[in-house]
Amino acid sequence: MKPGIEWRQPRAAAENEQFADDLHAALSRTPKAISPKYFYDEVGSKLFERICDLPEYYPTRTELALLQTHATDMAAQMGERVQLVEYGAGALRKVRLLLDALPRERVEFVPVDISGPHLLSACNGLAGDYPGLAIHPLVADFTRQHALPARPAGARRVGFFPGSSIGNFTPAEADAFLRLAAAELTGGGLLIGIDLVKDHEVLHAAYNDAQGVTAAFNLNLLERARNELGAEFPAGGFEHLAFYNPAYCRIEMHLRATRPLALQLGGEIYSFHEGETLHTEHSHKYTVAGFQAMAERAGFRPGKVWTDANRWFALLWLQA
Ligand code: AVJ
Repeated sequence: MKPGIEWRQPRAAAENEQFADDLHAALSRTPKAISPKYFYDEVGSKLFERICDLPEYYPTRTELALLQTHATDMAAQMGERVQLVEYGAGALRKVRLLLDALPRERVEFVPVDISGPHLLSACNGLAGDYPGLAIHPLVADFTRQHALPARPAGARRVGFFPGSSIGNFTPAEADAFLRLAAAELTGGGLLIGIDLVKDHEVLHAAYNDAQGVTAAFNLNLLERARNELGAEFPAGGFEHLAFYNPAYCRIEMHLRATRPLALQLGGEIYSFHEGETLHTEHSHKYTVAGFQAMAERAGFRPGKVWTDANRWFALLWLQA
């Protein structure tokens, strides 16, 4: 760890227990469903980075291009002195473009991520490339309450939530997150990336890539269960399934049983009939107006919008 990085490790190894409890609950309900946050162990985080570089997966490169082009304009919305809180920080690739447009000595950066080792190595990389930047990583699940460091005197607290990560939330969860964010960002604002409703084939291809990286990412959830929790299930028993569900404007990802099978977890046996799925993710797609209306209900005032020529992806400024 580099000096200057304050490392906050909350309630230690409760993570594994949480995964076990949540997986038991997931397998007990009908239909079976688990939070996508369990994709992101070290292997999963690396697979996700590979997804971001896939030719079919347009969101990352589209959003990066928007940040590249408009970072100065985005930074101008934020103010002179900011505590920049990134929710679900990941590889810290995108925030660099924002940081380049902000006065370094007047920024405190607080990346929040559930994957501790991944966050630490990303922070060390960032600290090397941005000497003098104050970085306070926080290992936490940002869908729960955040224990953010105090706001430096005179600074506005600004949230950064790129990648359309909010798409993972159901509308009710998104609403709850936005209300929480509006409260903790009061006086500042939120810069948020959202994936827009578009041609279904473009969406389908983005979650069914030819190289099978998305499939590996999805299946990694069960590999984690095998490695970390000793879960047992037949090899080849599950396959990747991803499709657009127009009724909910969302991509759904599932792990589908290829035949009738049993999954054993900590003394319990959960049976799947052939074709039965464990629902692992939704990825909601929004319209700009629809998202702004939801943000407004949660306490934000919608501001500037930056979008690409195809209108595939948008970054929104929301005043808190
Ligand atoms: C990180 C939630 C934005 O929904 O597109 C990518 C995750 N899942 N491919 C998305 C993901 C499958 C991604 N988010």
